[in-house]
Amino acid sequence: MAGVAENDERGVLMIKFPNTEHDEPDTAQGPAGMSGEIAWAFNREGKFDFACLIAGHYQAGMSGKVGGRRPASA
Ligand SMILES: [Cu+2]
Repeated sequence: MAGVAENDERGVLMIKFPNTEHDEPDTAQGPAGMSGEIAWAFNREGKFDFACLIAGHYQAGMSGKVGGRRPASA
C-alpha cells in the first residue's frame, strides 16, 4: 500500500522494468490465479491506496482503497 503518487511512480517503473521482484513488507506477489492474505496493522484511521504493480495492471485500473476506523472502546 502506498499513496497515489507513489503508486503512479511504481507503475511507471514496472513498465520500464517488468521483471522487478517485490519483497517489500507492503507487497505480495504470486502466480496468476493465486489468492492469499496480507496482514497489515494500520497505525491510523483513514483510507489507503493499494495497487497491482505487474507491468500495465495499475494503468489498466487494478487499484483501489482500503480503510477503516478504530473499534469503539469497550
Ligand atoms: Cu494485476
